[in-house]
Amino acid sequence: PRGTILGYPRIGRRRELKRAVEAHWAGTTDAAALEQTAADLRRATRERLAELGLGRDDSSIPESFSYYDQVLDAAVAVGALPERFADLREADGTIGLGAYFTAARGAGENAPLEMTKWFDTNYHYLVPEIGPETAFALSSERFSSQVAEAKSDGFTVRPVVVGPVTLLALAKATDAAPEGFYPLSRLDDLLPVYAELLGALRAAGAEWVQLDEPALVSESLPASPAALADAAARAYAVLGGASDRPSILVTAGYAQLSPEAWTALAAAPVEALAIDLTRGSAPAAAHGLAGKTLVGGVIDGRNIWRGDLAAAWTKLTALEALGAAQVSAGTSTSLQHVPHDVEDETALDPRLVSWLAFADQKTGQVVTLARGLAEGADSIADEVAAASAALADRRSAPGVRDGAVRQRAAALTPADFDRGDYEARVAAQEAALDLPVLPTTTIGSFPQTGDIRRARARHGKGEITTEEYEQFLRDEIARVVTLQEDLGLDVLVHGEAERNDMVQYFAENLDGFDVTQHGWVQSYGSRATRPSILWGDVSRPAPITVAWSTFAQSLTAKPMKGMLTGPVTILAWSFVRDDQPLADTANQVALALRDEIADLEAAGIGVIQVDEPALRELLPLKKADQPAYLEWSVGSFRLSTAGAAEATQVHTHLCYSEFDVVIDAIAALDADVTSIEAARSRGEVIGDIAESGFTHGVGPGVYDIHSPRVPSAGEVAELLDRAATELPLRQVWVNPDCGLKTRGYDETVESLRNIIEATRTIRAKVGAAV
Ligand code: THG
Ligand code: ZN
Repeated sequence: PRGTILGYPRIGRRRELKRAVEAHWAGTTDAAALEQTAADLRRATRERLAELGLGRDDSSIPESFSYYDQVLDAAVAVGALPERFADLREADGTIGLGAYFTAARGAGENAPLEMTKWFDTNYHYLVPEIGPETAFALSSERFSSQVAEAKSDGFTVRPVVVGPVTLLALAKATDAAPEGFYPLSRLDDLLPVYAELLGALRAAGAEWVQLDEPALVSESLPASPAALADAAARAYAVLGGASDRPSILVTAGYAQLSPEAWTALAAAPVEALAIDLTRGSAPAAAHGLAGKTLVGGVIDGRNIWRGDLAAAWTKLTALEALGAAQVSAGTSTSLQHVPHDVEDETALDPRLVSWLAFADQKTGQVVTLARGLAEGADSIADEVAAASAALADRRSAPGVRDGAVRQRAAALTPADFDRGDYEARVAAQEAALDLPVLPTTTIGSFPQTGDIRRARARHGKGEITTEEYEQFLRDEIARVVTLQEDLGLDVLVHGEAERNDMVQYFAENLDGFDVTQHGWVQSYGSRATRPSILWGDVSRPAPITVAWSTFAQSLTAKPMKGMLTGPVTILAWSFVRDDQPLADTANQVALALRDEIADLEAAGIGVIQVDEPALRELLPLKKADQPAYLEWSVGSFRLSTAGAAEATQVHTHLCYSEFDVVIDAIAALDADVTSIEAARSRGEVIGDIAESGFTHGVGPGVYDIHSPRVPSAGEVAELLDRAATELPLRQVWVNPDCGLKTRGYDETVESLRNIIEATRTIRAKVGAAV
């Protein structure tokens, strides 16, 4: 085939998989019912992809279903689960659905596998744990049985499996492993099991298999690009040499393949390679390509813009010079990062829709390019022209460029990015806020109860009036304020009951954005978000949060935090226009936020938090790209906050504990107070902060909100004691490590009570007023 997609969304057009999986977890449906729903979904996907033009029997349809995560699927297939899940295996040693979900979600004392971001995307995978003791063995037949299931429906599909190098490169050492153990050192032991898996796939009827090796593009993993390339050379020499295997397609999306890895893969005895030509360019000619198919990833798997077919065609034809046996068209990555079908978005302006391509439209674009490759450029001239016309229309459409927004951005000077002297701010804020030693606060959101979600849904459907809905929200805010006063917190929040999602809420209230009805994208497991579409110049038609924050402030004498989402995070969790530098878009968002901050201040709000949880996630995979990224990302945050008065205390919050590379950037944000995740890394980050010479306020999280466990006052006091010992007392804040949105009220109240008790203990210990 001359075209393929590297993977397709698996959650279902109406999130059918989420519903089925969560019903099964809740115990309302049995495993057989879940398996049936999943099989129906896979069947619908194959039929849909065939309808869109991929071949039923030529292996161009990928089989990329997953119940939870593709990394977990591969780990389970090769038996790489840590010891603590051993009891959950079947009598014959295989890993069934129960053990699979337990590894993903934990059970009792058995903590789940850790979750972390998949390259520079908003998707989270489960981190395999591999040690010297891990006994690799084929432990699940899921991949083969899906191939057989497809076969029985008349489809020859191409199973998609995370490759052995990436599986190990993304793994962490088990607790049992000695210091310095390196999972990639187990490659030689793992390869025979992959070879066996290939044999099983072949036996089930697979003619091709896709092995995903995105680790080969990253410069941000423990293994160096050279070590990864060397591992790939060894891995594919073995797998290519296996008898009775399907043809192998190795993919390496998300960025430019390293030159070493390209050389290794080109020489490897595999049949096809897929490279990302949207975030990388065509590599140099290499030895060994003569017998291979080269799949040019020209249709972006990660954004929702209708692809420029003329540009894609040029890139594909340029690949022909590399000397491969055949060039095919493909997506740059799996389409798991985009929603199913833009045709479902009946509420969007048709003009906007004409600029967009979700998974189904992208598949259509690949099919078009494949036809061009097979039948000649003339055969697709109409489609290429239509794509070019849509692009041209987008360039000139109203709202894409707003003169006033552009003039304002062009007039910015360095002073607009600078809040001035920190010590002067500290003095002004001390006078204005009068906070105790070790001030306590929360990150912003309180639990989103079923009641809140139901009220929002009913308002959306017109079942309750806006007035009734707003009264409901005011009651909710009043409840949350009273609760915080009763608990004894120092800086209060309004709880964000009015927000569905911290990014979507702002997108709904800013010009230049649209939101979708059904544009769900998997975030992790059964959870998804609907990334907003940032298509035009951004401006703020009216204040967004001011009414809620001032209402909340009117209920208390304590400071109420205004709550905003920062420009980097708004960009990271949206589909962002690709027709100008991200830096320019970020500054437009920053200016809108800057105006919001001015309005909050004018309304009497003296503490304002601008969240940037995605600052780390968007860090480019390539080292060479990182300084420019940090420059604009930090700059946009500073632009959003630098208009604040000296007496206004600016807070920020960052998620995830890998601060190593961004710690200087965090300091450069120049927020007065920064709250960070630290509960899970048991406060190790406190030491890092102390060492880095960070001088501003910092709240290392003392309560891991990602777990239902309630921390005792004793353990919180221990963390606080450590913070108060290693850092100057005046720097330390006390807070949970993230928002409380996903927690229940019982655990939240109990945990906050323990946090307050621990704070009083440490205050007494350091001789401060309790
Ligand atoms: N918003 C957005 N992106 C994010 C987060 C966010 N990415 C990173 C992190 N937070 C991901 N975490 C979650 C946590 C919960 C859910 C999704 C992502 C979640 N989603 C609901 C679901 O799938 O049922 C749907 C939520 C809704 O109705 O809007 O629970 O906070 N943009
Ligand atoms: Zn967080």
